[in-house]
Amino acid sequence: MTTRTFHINLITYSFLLLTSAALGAPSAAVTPYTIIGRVTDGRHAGFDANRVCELAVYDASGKLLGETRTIHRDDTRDNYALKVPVATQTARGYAVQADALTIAAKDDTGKVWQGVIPDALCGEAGGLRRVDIVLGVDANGDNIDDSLYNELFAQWEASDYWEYGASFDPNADYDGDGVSTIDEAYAGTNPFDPADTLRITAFSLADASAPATRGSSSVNRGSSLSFTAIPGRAYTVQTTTNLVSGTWATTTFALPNSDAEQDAISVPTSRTGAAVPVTVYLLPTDDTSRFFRVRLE
Ligand SMILES: [Ca+2]
Ligand SMILES: [Ca+2]
Repeated sequence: MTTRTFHINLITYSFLLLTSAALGAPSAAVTPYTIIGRVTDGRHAGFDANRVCELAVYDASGKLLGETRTIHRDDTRDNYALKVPVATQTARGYAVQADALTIAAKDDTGKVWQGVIPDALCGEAGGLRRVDIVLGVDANGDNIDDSLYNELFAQWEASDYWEYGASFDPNADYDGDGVSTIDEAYAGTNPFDPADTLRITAFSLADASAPATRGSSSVNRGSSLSFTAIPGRAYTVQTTTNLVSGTWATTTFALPNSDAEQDAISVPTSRTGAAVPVTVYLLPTDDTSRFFRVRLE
């Protein structure tokens, strides 16, 4: 009896050793590399937990390093994260720094996306990289999802902007509101209605309704700006002090009834209605002039 037990233990021990060797866990494994970003459909509408999207990351030889089907809540800018195991030496199932990693994504309707991260910091231990993914079917290679192109073409043919003998140009601004047809499609506004476009609808220099963190008193509150958001889209606010020579930088803001700093807002696709009014509160500034713009992500 005692002998048999000893044999079983030996066999179990051998099996564990074999399993460890088969997995190839290298002693040189270090902190994983993380890829985050926003996965959207061909219209830049964000996926949420209700829409299937499979994401995977591969090394340069095509071996799988990580995958996920988890799409996070869609009220923030980024809705996916891929963890990539990293080692300091080449090992199966692990990336090493400067690997050219490939990300592939697909939904349950056949729309796909694939891209390579080729730079030297790819696979850096503990590194973080943002990669945005726009799924689609693009048979003619014009970087526009084919079903979206066909829909816009049909809308143009039925609109007042159709002209006999003219060809359809998705980069044209037919309704003259300053935004191209394709960018309006991404923003969820009507490319053939000049009254419908993404724009700042209100701005206040010292908004008394701003949360307390936006200023020390009700007469020194930070500024606020309002715009009309579309469900499923994510927006950031950018600022500069000089329209000519300045560079635009993303700025944080707070939402009504919250002191939390955030750098993006996404209206959940579950929100009903085509448009949702949004007001964001900005930090007070001592600059004599400052400009703001809302950016569709
Ligand atoms: Ca337009
Ligand atoms: Ca428009």
